[in-house]
Amino acid sequence: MMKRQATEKFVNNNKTKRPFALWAGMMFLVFALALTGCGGGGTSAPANTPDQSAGTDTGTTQDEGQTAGQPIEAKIGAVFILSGSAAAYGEAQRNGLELAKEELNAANEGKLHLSIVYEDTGGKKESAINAVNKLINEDQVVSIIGPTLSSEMFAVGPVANEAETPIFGISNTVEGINDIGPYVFRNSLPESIAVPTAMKVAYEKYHFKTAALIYTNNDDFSVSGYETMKKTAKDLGLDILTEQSFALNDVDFSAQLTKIKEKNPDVLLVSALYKEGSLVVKSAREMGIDAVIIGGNGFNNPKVFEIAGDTAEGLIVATPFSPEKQDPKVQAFVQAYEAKYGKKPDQFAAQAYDGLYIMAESLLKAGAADRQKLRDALASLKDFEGVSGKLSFDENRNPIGEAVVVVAKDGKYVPFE
Ligand code: 1QQ
Repeated sequence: MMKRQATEKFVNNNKTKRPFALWAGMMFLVFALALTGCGGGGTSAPANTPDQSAGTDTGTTQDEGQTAGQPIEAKIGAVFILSGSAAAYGEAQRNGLELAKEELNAANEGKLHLSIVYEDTGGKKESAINAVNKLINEDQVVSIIGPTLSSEMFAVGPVANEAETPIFGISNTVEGINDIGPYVFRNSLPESIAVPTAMKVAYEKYHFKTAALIYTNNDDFSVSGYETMKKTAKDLGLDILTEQSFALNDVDFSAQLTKIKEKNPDVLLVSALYKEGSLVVKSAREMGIDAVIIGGNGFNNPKVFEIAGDTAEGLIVATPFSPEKQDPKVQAFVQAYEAKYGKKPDQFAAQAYDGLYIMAESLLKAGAADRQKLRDALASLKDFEGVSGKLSFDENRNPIGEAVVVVAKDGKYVPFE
C-alpha cells in the first residue's frame, strides 16, 4: 500500500514537468513495480487499468485485472492442518479444493485461472500466523481459504483483516468468527445451528431426561460446542448430571468416564476433534456406558470409524453435507471425488469444494484479482447452491444454512430416522 502510494505520487509529480518523455519512463516503472508484486496492497494499483496494462505480461501479481483476452490470474492461499493429530481434516480440505480448482480452471478457460499456495499449520496458532503473513506479504495472494480450526481463525483473522485481505473459513463453526472484521467470511455452518438440530431431533426419538457432558478444554471449537450442548440440554429440560473435560492429545479418559458411568446418563454429549472424540466414544462403550452419544462437527470425518471401529455405531451428529444425499449436484461431486481419490468426500472436503466455487464466482463478479473488489463481491453473495447446501450470508456475513442429522451405521453416517 505504501509503495503503491509512493508510485502514484512519483507519477503525479513528474507528470506536471515533462509530460510525454517522462510518461513512458514512468509507465515502465509502474509496470515493473506491479510485476514484481509491489503494487499488491488490496486495491487496484495504477497499472491495472486496461489501457495501461495492455501488452504487458499480466498474471503475476494478486491485483492484476482482467485485460482484454487475458484471464484473471488469482493466486489463493490455503491454510490447513496437513500434519499432526487432526491432519485428516486438512487432507479432506485440500482434496476438495484441488478437485474444485481443476473443474473451475477448465470451465473458465480464458476468463479465470486459479492457483493455490498451501500452508500447513499442524494445528498450531503460531504456524497459522506465520503462514498467513507469508501468503499476504510474500506470495501476494488475493485471498485466503482456511484456516482449519476456529482457534486458528481467532489468531489469524485479525491479521488478514488488518491487511485488508479476504479470509474465508470453510470449517470454522464457533460463534463470533465473523465479528473479527469485514474481511472475514465462512461457509461453515455454526455449531450454534448444527448442535441444537442434532440434539432436538434425537430428543424427539429418545425423550432422554438426563445428560452428561465431556469436552476438550483447550480448543476453542470444543469449548464452544460444549457451551452450546449445555445450553441446549437446559432448553430441553434435561438434568445435567456431570461435566467432564480433558486436554488436546490426551489418550486416557478412564477417570472422567468412570464418573460419567456412575451417574448413568441417558445421553452423553461429546465436544472434541476427531482423534480425542473417537477415543472417548470407544472407551465409553468399552467401559459399558450405554447412553445415546451425540457429538459435534469434529466427528464429521471418516477417521472416526478407523479409530472407534464398531463402537461408533449409533453416534449422532449434525452436518450440512451428506454424500448419501440424492441430489444430482451432490452425486456428481461424490462421483468425481471418488474417481480422483478412491473414497467418498466428507463434509470438510465438500465445504472446501464449495468455498473455492464461491471464491471463483466472486472473482468473476469482481472482474479482477483485487482484494477489495473480491471482499465486496463475497459480501454480496446470495443463494449460492453448493454441494453442502444453499448458502447466503446474514448482515454479519454469518452463513445461513441447514443441518441434516446423521447416525453412524456399519462404518459410515446415514440419515437419522
Ligand atoms: C472448528 C471446527 C473443527 C471441528 C474444524 C476441524 O469446527 O474449529 O470450528
